[in-house]
Amino acid sequence: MSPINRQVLTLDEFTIQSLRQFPQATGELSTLLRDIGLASKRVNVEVNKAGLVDILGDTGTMNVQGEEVKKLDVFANNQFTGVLQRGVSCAGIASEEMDEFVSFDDDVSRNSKYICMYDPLDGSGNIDVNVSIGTIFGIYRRVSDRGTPVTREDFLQKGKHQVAAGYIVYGSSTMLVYATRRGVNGFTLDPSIGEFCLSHPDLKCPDAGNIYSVNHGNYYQYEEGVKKYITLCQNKNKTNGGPYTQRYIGSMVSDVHRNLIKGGIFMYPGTIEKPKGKLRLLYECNPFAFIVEAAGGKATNGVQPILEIQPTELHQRTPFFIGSKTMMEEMESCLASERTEEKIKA
Ligand code: P6P
Repeated sequence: MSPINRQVLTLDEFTIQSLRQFPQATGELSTLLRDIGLASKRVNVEVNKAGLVDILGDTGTMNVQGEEVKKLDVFANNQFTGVLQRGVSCAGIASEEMDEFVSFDDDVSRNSKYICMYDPLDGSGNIDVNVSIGTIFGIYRRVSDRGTPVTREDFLQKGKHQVAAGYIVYGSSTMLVYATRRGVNGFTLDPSIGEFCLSHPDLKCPDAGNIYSVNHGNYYQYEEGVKKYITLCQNKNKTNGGPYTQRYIGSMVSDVHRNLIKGGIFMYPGTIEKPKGKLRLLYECNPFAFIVEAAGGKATNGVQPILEIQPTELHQRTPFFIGSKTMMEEMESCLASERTEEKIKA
């Protein structure tokens, strides 16, 4: 009988292995990622039994976004904030669920070199109907002096300054995907040992794809270039690189995760009612832009790369286009051509 050959690396083994490759590394980033893995396992337990315990539904409060706060939103936010506050690598956090950033004011945290921003549970409107949801996070080196409380400037950094970014998707399986400058790796939670195990090493975003993700309900509020690109997607066939298919779950973590693996484009454009769109720059768009670009894709606000935008507010929104390089370039040319047309007509 062949011996049991379990060579799959856990998240902890993977981060420690990366640490061994860079002896000058202090291990603080590895520890921070392990903390995030721990919090996500606790969130996963509650998400998986959401229908059985009194954790569904609303808290009866609204967040800074003016959205109903679900009980699981609060639980998830407390889990991530708690592990990072009790850890040794994070000096402070900003969260979709909290109006202001939080400085962890104890000696150890004050001397930590990283800050973290997250949406603790994105897509929470889908919780009650059992559609997959997710956590999104981005990690930066603080720009303020270690030993002092964090400042707003620590959080208003361009997305290109992220040291690492990732997401957890609580779906048919629970996956943690994170990117550093060295690449993107995916870990699937093995419930039998309660560990995230390396399942998608060195993830790459296919240059081409045939999936386009957008909310057609807003079609008539989009700018002409977006409408032009949607029509182009609908007219794809076997002779011009198609057929394309439209997939939109209404949970960005799931939509972007699928397109990252299979190839595709996700769009949340600005509309007449919401010119800046709906998605938040700091803790939704920047992390995904970092991840997808590290995997070879592209992410823009329709004018400039997401990672180059200089943030001015914690909860600012941005139009968002992200995905496979060739699809993004085709979309950008539609925007440009229509904007040129509009200028000529003006
Ligand atoms: P709409 C979920 O609320 C979310 O923030 C993203 O996860 C998702 O992509 C988007 O909103 C869906 O918004 O307006 O299409 O329902």
